[in-house]
Order: sequence, then structure tokens, then C-alpha cells
Amino acid sequence: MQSTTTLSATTQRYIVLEEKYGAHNYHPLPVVLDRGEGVFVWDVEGRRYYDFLSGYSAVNQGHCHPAIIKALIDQSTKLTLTSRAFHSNLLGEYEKYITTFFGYDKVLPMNTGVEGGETAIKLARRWGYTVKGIAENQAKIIFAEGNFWGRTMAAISSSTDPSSYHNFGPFMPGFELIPYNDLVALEKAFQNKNVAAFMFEPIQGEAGVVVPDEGYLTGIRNLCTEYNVLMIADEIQTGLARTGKMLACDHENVRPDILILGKALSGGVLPVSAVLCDDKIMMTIKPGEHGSTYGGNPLACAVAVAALRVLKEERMTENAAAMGELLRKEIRKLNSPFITLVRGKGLLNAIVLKHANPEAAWDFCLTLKENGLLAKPTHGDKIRFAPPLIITKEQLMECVHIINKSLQSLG
Ligand code: PXG
Repeated sequence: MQSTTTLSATTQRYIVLEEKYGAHNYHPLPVVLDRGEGVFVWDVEGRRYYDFLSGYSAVNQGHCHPAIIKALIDQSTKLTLTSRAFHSNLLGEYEKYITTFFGYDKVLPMNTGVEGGETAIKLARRWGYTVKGIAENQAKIIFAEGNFWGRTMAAISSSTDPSSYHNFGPFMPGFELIPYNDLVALEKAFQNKNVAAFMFEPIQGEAGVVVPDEGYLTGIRNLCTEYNVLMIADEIQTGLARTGKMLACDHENVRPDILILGKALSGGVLPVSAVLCDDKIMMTIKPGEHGSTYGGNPLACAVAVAALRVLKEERMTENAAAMGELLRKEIRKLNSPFITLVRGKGLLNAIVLKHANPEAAWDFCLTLKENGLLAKPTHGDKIRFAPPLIITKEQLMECVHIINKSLQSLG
């Protein structure tokens, strides 16, 4: 690990300040950023980097996208928050826009991704009791091992990662785990009549971009329909053009019963999440039974419409598909003995690094940083490569060059 003493005094000052006054719940790379534009970010020394994390896929549209920032600035001078105690002139417009965009009857607006997940589970439980007829407090939600959907008590209650749940118990009851990418296990779990929903990521992001077999999504859809269980797709990381389709479920033309979106729904500008479903599910929650001070605020509505609009207008889905294909092909062509695997869809990719040194992935990210590209390891040996979806072919090839140069130094 690089010690902060090798860093410039300016960079070090910012890092020391965070370490002294901030909780130690993250382990960031030693780089201090103060500006972003498109696929680039700059540090406080003025050095430019390609951003290959994109705020964990929140910045799909690129940093400070002009149309999104314009929507933010224009709306911020008019009205930012009404609370849901009153109506606003933008909420209905936004709700109409996003439900038409994704083809659902209704949307429930929230803020962070994990709140979207919590909301989806509440909806599923309520539907389970009032529509499916599950006995009181008996509802079960099934999750896949390796899932990640945030850090609240409910989210860590479904986690199989000790660094998420250890010493934070007791946990939420009514959650059950099965292996990911395993339709036999799913059908077995569905034998229990109390199962209300299966909540899953179409590609597991934080787990290291784990892509399931083709047919998995279709299999989930079919089993959910057959057993009257809600299919909840957490597309917070996979959605919004990231994987080369507007939704990752579109790769198999599958429509989830409940769709959760977040992250890039604001293009990285502010926390905006959404839960979409049809009336038969959404209408089971009545006035006063769920909410959030900031959910559906006018500023978020204006930003979200702009964030969705530019995805379509600038054909980011198509670019993500083409550039992702190119990135995987070019990395495979490098034939590095240190890369055991390149996987992903669109611009949600990861490499698996093989090296005698257990710190190799971290060290490799430090070298990438020195060479002008920011990426972050996950689960030790995996490194996500997920640039903004507006990256051009020339930029991508420069990034492949940086990756190649950095691999040489692993020696
Ligand atoms: N669902 C998925 C699939 C995610 O990747 C969330 C839900 C939660 O979103 P919020 O906005 O509540 O963070 C995520 C989050 C981290 C981290 O360390 C978070 C994510 C990915 C990697 C790291 O917080 N995604």
C-alpha cells in the first residue's frame, strides 16, 4: 500500500484532514479530486485521469454533463423542495416521463439506491399479504449469494459478505439466500408458499461483475410467473445504458415486476432513486404508509428527466455496447499473464488479476493512477473497468495503452 508520505504536500493535507475528522468506512486510492468533465477527472495538483469507476456507475452520462447541470442550475434557482406534504409542478411531469420511458403504471421516487431496495421489499411484502394471501408476518424474500444493495440494516441482513454484516446483528427476519445463477435452487426456494419475491442484480456489480449464464433472466421470469412470486430487478448499477441496453433485463427481453433504479438516474449529481411497478403492486401502499422528505423533490425531478433524456439523445446505450465490446477484445489481445479473466457486458467490466503478491490489484490500481487512469479493486483480485458511457474509440484505445503499460510494471 502506498504511504501518504510519498504524496505531495497538498494531496497529503486533504487526505490527513479526512482521516482525522471522517469515519474510516472507506479505503480510497490516494488521489484527491477537485474537477470532473466527461470521461475525465482532475486532482488538486492539476493531473488529469480517465475515470474507470464512474462513481460506481452513477456517472454514466459523464462528469458534469452540460444538459444535466443546466437542469440542476435552472431548477435550483426556482424551487428545490416542497416535501410531499404539497404538490409540485414537476413531480407529475417526471412521473409521467419515467413511467412512459420504462413502461410501468407507476413510480415511487426515493433518494439513495438502498432506499429503493427497501421500498421494493416493503412493496413485495405488502403485495404478499394483501394480494397473494400470505399469513401475517410470514412473507419471505429470496436473495442471491454475493448480492450487494447497500448498507442499511435490511441490506446487510441479506449479505453474504462478512465485511458488510459482521458484528451488526441482529438481522432482518424473512430473508433467504440461494446461490446466484442457479435456477434449480430458485425453483426449490419457490416451493415455499410464503415467498413474496426474488430480488437480484441482473449482473452482480460489487461482487466483481459476475455475469450469469444466458437464459438466467428468462428462467427467473418464468419461475416467478409460474409460482406467483414477484421478480424484483435491482438495476441500480446495471441499468441506464451501462451494460449496452437501457436495462440489463433487456438483454433477454424480460420485464421484472418491480424495477429499482438509482445512481445514474441523476448522472451523479444528487441521490435519486426510483421504484417502478404496475398498479396491482404499487396501489397496495396507501397514503401515509411510506415516504421520504426528499423523495421526488423538484430538483431531483428536473435532474432525472435531463439524465434520462441525454442517455437516449446521445445514444449512450449503443456506445456502451460498442465500446464495451472493443475494450474486452483489446484487453484479451494484450495476452497478459496477469489477467486471468475479462468479463462484463457493455461498459460494466472487470478483470481478474493473478499475481503472487496478494496486494497486486491494489498496487496495479496505484500504477494505473500514476499512468492517468483511476480504477478500484473489489474483493481483492478484481478490478472494475466502467468508464462513462460517452467514451470515444480514441479515448478507449488510449486507456488500453495505459492498462498495457501498467501491466508491464507488474513484472
Ligand atoms: N444496488 C446495487 C446493485 C448497488 O450496486 C446499491 C443498490 C445501493 O445504492 P446506494 O445509492 O444506496 O449506495 C448499490 C450500490 C459502496 C459501493 O461501497 C456501492 C455500490 C457499489 C460498490 C460499492 O458503497 N453500489
